[in-house]
Amino acid sequence: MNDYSARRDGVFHSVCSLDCPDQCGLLVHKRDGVIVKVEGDPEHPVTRGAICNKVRHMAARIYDGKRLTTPLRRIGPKGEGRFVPISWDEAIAEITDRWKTLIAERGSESILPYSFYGNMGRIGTEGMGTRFFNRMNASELDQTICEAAGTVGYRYTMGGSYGTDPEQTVHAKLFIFWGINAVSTNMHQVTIAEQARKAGAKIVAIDVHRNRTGKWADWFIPLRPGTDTALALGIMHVLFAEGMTDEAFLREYTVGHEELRAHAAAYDPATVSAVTGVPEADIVELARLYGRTSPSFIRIGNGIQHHDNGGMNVRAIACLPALTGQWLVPGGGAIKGNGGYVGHNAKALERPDLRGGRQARRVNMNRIGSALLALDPPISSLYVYNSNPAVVAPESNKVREGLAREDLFTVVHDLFLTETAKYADIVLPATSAFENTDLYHSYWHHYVQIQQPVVAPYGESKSNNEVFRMLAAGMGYGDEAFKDDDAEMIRQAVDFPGNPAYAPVTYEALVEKQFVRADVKPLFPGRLRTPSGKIELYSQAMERRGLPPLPTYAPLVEEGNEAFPFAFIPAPNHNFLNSTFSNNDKHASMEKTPKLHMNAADAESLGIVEGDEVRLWNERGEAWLTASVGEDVLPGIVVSQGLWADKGDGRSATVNALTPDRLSDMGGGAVFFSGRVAVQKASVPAPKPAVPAAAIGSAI
Ligand SMILES: Nc1nc2c(c(=O)[nH]1)N[C@H]1C(S)=C(S)[C@@H](COP(=O)(O)OP(=O)(O)OC[C@H]3O[C@@H](n4cnc5c(=O)[nH]c(N)nc54)[C@H](O)[C@@H]3O)O[C@H]1N2
Ligand SMILES: Nc1nc2c(c(=O)[nH]1)N[C@H]1C(S)=C(S)[C@@H](COP(=O)(O)OP(=O)(O)OC[C@H]3O[C@@H](n4cnc5c(=O)[nH]c(N)nc54)[C@H](O)[C@@H]3O)O[C@H]1N2
Ligand code: SF4
Ligand SMILES: [Mo]
Repeated sequence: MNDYSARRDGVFHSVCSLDCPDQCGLLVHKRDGVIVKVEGDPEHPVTRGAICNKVRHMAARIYDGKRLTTPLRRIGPKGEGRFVPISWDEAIAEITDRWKTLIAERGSESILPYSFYGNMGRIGTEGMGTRFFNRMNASELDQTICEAAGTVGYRYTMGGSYGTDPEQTVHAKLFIFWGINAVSTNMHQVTIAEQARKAGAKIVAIDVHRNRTGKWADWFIPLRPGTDTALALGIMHVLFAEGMTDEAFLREYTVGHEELRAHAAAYDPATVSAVTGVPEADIVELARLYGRTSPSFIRIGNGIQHHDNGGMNVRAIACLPALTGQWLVPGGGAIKGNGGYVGHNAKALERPDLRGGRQARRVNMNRIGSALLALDPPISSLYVYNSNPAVVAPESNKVREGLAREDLFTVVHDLFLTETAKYADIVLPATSAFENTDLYHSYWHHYVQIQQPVVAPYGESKSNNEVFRMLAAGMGYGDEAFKDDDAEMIRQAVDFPGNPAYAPVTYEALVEKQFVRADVKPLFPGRLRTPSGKIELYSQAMERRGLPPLPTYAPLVEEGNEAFPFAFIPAPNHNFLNSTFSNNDKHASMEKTPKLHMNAADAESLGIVEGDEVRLWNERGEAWLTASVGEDVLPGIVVSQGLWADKGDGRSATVNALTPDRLSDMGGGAVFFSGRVAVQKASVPAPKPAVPAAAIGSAI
């Protein structure tokens, strides 16, 4: 292993640790032992030296004066944020003593880990922590907050997270960015499309908001939220009706094309226009453009699947390339996610065998508020790492009420005193990714990368794995599994005969080369992992689960609720990554202010002008944002961007106070974008008080 942390000066290879498909290669510059610059690694074959602005300013976060340096014990009320420093020995002893008592009195399921991908390193997210809670047989977290619905929807059609190799998409003549704000969230797909545009390619964006990607596209198509399945069916209707389908491909590689042909007949342009708000002529033009252009490539985003009908939206769009035979054309096809190609040896890393045949209850992370408030037997202890649920999870008032429970023993491991950490009994300081050793593989491109320590741990901070090794020792878990060091765990993860793509990926190759291309074979012919081995336009598996076997549009649950006249889309922003960076002054100043984008006609009828402070509310809570008025959204829709830090002035921009914690149609996914709100100018007195979260009971 290379440990660069002792080297005071130089330029060192790194990889971006953030939950972003691009997973850029980085070069980290050090002077006098301190990171002075982060830039893109020009040698990385896909990301080629270009990185986003937020990571170019990563040093401002790493050395932010607010970073935690020691373990802390809470001294004030939960949520207030008053703590005193304690030693690691005290912290580990206190945590393990509490857990031993809880396990003896209430059983191991009274303890719940809550984690996500604040750092995408596989060893730190799926390594020691997973082993530790498996060994304990703690309650298990269903990690559904990000892409669960879409992943399941795509899998029904395509058999798993397998799509086009993004490097090939440079050959495409048509790009459809569908429910993805790629300029902000997948910038290298934009770079590739830009290259193709120079060779004549056309770029279409389909979104509810003319965001940066909509502005960059050649043709922006706005539609009503949650109506993408209808639009996809409208395209299919025209493709079938006008003979633009690839019949040979349909016969050879799909099941259910005749059923789909008959089914799509009902989705004529007039019907689809009435549902989606897209003019009939545009539906026909889009279908013809798609049917006649080859190679055509669809980048399916996460936005369309954070809905009540999100799984189906992705499933329906994923059927389109099959209709035109695009999977056989280099650069054609689609990407929802490509994580399936580079799946590592999860069993070796996570060690589910440590549960010893026991199976604890599973808790859906999207319902963490309800779970903390209502699960029986209760969750008595929560261990949070790599995540900030008080801000990122739906129904944040409910989440915070749960976190405020006096009888809940909460530990938070993070780099900062996040909104969640303020509710903790014990806070532990985490190293940044640049201080760790870890394994990274992208869910978009096909490269596997390694991070080796570039700087020493900040203050007394420790990596996730190091903390779990200490906790294991404190709990008296003597298993060999807790003795593996990080390098050994990387070896275990990449030693995977079950996925031949890993053949060239060894620990030694990663250390030597920094990035290694997985040996990914083309999907066609013969590699589809659906039950039939073909693209399932008709899915018996869905039928068995009570889902419509053919792509079928269903309206959003709250549609038509006139008490809350606006569909509310609280999307990500350009300069944060979920809530990461929201608490770093540099990044918050780059993003300026939390905005609410609304249509000029709506603003006028509410007496709102550009720059006004507006209050949004519904039965779940309220939030304050700054109006941005124009034509970037259709009437009846409001869009915010970013998961902002609490300002502490009682006028919080925490948009998840308003989002529902219902689950999507598939995979138990989150439905962040399916809620509704009322909006008013903040200076107008509230017509009614916000209903306190406690009054809104709902079952888990
Ligand atoms: N800068 C930045 N980059 C990020 C992130 C970030 O927070 N900031 N987050 C990272 C993570 S974890 C993820 S999962 C990805 C997410 O990135 P994307 O895949 O881009 O998904 P979202 O940004 O969630 O949503 C994309 C767009 O969907 C639109 N949308 C909402 N509802 C609908 C609908 O019903 N139909 C259509 N067609 N569009 C709709 C929204 O306007 C939004 O702009 O980005 C990653 N990269
Ligand atoms: N309204 C709305 N809500 C959303 C979304 C949305 O689009 N709209 N997007 C959703 C999506 S797609 C996702 S993926 C989730 C993401 O939600 P989270 O996974 O919670 O992501 P972050 O907000 O980035 O928080 C990650 C936390 O991990 C910490 N961290 C970073 N590295 C490490 C480490 O090595 N160790 C430890 N212990 N901690 C570390 C960071 O400091 C940060 O506080 O948010 C979801 N919430
Ligand atoms: S956040 Fe995404 S685009 Fe920015 S450096 Fe990281 S991987 Fe690259
Ligand atoms: Mo995500």
